[in-house]
Amino acid sequence: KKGSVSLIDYKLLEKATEYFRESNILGEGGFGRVYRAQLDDNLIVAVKMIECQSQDAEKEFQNEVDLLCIIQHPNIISLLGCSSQGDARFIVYELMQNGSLETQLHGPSHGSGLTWHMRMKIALDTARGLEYLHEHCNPQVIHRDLKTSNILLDANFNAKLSDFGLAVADGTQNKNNIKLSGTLGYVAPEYLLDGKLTDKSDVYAFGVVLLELLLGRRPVEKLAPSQCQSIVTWAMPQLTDRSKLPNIVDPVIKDTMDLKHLYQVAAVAVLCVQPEPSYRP
Ligand code: ACK
Repeated sequence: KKGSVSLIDYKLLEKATEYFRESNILGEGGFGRVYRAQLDDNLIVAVKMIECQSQDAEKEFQNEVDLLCIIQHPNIISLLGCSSQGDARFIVYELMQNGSLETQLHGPSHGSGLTWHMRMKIALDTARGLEYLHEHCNPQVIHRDLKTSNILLDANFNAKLSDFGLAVADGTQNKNNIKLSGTLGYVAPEYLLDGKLTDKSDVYAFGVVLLELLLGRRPVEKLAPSQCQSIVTWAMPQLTDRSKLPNIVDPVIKDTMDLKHLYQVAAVAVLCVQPEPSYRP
């Protein structure tokens, strides 16, 4: 029901996923794993399990549930319920049989069977989902982490936006009250460099998704943690023009040097030393 969420008994979830067996894993993300679960005879769902060992993880869980409760659209993933057990949090979604667009484009069965017609339809579905968030939600919702791994495909290859952990429901927020978030390669330059976050930040990411659909390759290759570290080590001494550095860099480095932020620092660094990245749309 709009505005509310079903609390699903953990015992039922545990049974439905057969104790979270490896064979039931649909995929993994930065937050944890997504499992397939049979809730009853007719209902197979996807369950995201988040280990809430940090306040950030708990916040992302809360944020996603709060937002998905009130947003409903054919091109946005449906929230079916949530649950918790100790430090673990569970979000139950409709099952998207064809996984993410990222896996379709870059997965093991590389060069997938996505025809041009399907790619155009996926682009249109994504645009419709975004238009709903930007134009029809009140307050406006900015996704903040649009990328091919967050675009999921159902049995008929209808595309739906997922992963609202970083989304914000008030477009007037800026770098002073929210942390820089997103994914290298998809983050809009004005957000990365000046912390200016608007619905256009999602539109930039959408542009990158369009390029990816068109070219069939990633805009920026994924970096291993060691690569991030070496980019940062290499790039930081070259950042001599402090005026070009966004204010957000210093506190991020000082306060929270975990992998996620290291990644962001690397992104800032790369953009600062390469003013014309070859994939900027
Ligand atoms: O590409 P995938 O198989 O599809 O790998 C990712 C992984 O979990 C991390 O996001 C998959 N996934 C996420 N949500 C769902 C869902 N609702 N239905 C099916 N698969 C999902 C996604």
